[in-house]
Amino acid sequence: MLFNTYEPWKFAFSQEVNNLDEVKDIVNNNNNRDNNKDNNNKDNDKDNNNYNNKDNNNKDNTTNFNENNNKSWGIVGVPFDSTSSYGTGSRYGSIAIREASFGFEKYNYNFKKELNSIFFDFGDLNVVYGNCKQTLKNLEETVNELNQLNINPIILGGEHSISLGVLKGLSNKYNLNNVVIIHFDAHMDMVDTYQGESFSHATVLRRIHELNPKEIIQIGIRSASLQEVDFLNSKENKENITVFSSKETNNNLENIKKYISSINNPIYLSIDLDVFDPAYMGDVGNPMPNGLSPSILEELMEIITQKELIGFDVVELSTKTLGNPSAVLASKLVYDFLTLI
Ligand SMILES: [Mn+2]
Repeated sequence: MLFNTYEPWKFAFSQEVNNLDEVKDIVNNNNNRDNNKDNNNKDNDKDNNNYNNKDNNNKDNTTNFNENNNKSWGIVGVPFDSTSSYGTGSRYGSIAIREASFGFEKYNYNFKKELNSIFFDFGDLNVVYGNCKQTLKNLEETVNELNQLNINPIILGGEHSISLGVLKGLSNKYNLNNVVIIHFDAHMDMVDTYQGESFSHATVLRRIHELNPKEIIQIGIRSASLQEVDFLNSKENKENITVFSSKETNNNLENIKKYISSINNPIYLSIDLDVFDPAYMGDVGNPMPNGLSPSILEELMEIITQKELIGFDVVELSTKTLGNPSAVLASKLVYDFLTLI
């Protein structure tokens, strides 16, 4: 090996690029390659490389919701933890996740597949500590830039409040009314205000609900306030918020697999790492006993990644220790996702 490839400030296996022009070239080639594959049976015209050409899209494919269907992914870290109410320190999550990625093989044994997807690591966002609103705004602008590059975001937290900035950015490109949010978490995060704050890790799903997604599916829930339970049980919300408790997930995984398999809409995936049992994932902002095991997430990830995905976030890892087991598990979620998409 001629070069030392351990570069812990970016996720292992990410593309080597020096500037945005190189990014654009790789993205265009990647989209063309996949489009040519899709069109092989009906159009062998090799000169036609315009991936935006509407005539080239397969109109029979009803799950192909977007004609600029992105095939490339971009990692952005958001080292923000200012609204954390119990355990702080998720500002170090993104770097710990990246460092842990250097422990994985390119061949993902569990899925019998190599990690060959095209993705970039754009580093960490400039966050404004103590100012959640401004940080969300900065993040929305960054996601807008990714939209323009036809790159879907993979966001490494930071605390959970940041998911709102990602979805606001994505709402500038996609119609969120069609998008299903799959939300793994021990907590509902559905209160209207928390400690007087509207923008917080504890209110984030309530703010996302206000963006009117098609449905929010919460998996692994085992903690909520009475206010949240009442909100979810109200007539209008019963239709577009579906909750699978941690107990239901552990006892009847097949039921959830079936439910997710039937989704035909684009999906945004948000994983609050406290969905795992603290035995597997102790270093999170709000650990909660009796959670999910890594093998359950592995099984569900395999189904979710077969769907049309527009974005993904992994939030709430809180550790300063490199190689910490929680960081490795968090990193493995990203690694599995990148292998499977
Ligand atoms: Mn949580």
